[in-house]
Parts: sequence; structure tokens; C-alpha cells
Amino acid sequence: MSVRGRQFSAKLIGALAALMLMVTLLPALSSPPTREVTLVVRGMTFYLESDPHTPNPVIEARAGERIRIVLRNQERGMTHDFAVKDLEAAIKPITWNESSDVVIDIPSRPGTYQYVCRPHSLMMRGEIRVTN
Ligand SMILES: [Cu+2]
Repeated sequence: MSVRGRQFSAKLIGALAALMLMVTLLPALSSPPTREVTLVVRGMTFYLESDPHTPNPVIEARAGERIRIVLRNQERGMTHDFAVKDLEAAIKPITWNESSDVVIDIPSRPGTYQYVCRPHSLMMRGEIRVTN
């Protein structure tokens, strides 16, 4: 192959292509897998989608893991959001039947972090509990 009069071997081009593929794939391979946790809001209360009977549940997380919080607002006429101030994570306010999400990198040390719905933080609050 010839580019601007220079000769490039097929071997070199193959090696460059392989290198570019690695650079593209490396971030996906090196980042931790993301676990999805879905929170549903109804009656001014958070519920885990997997446990619809426990209000404002404790969200269990492992130190260093990456979670995606998916928020689903099932309360007609009310706007809700989600925020974990100490982890600088937030989902903007959403209305009925809307969903949104945020990815949170859980700290590498055990601890407890409060999550809230900011407009209704007195009623809608729970904890993310981080364990090893
Ligand atoms: Cu709310």
C-alpha cells in the first residue's frame, strides 16, 4: 500500500489496526461492571423495584463497585428527584411516568451515605450502605 508515496506493509497496517481496536476497547474492559438498581417512587416514598413493600429502603453496595441508580416516577402529578450529596450524585427532577438515571462510583471504604428526593427530603430519604 502507498500513502503519499511511502510504502506501508500489510503487516504494519494490520498492527496499527489492532492497536487502534485495543485503545477503543480498553476503557470498557478496565472499568468495573455496572450493577443496576431501580428505585420506583409512589406515595411520596422510594421503593426498590425488587422489593415493593419496603419504604425508603437501604441500598446495599459493595466498596468500590459501580452502580447505576434508575429512578422511575410512578406518582401522577408529583415531581421527584434523587441525590446523594456526599457522593456528588444526582438525578434531575422528573415527572410522572418519566425515568432517569445516574452512575455512582461507590467509595472503596465502608460507610453510609444518605440519599434523598431534594424537594421532599423530610419524607423521602434512605441510606446507601457500603460494605466490603
Ligand atoms: Cu419527591
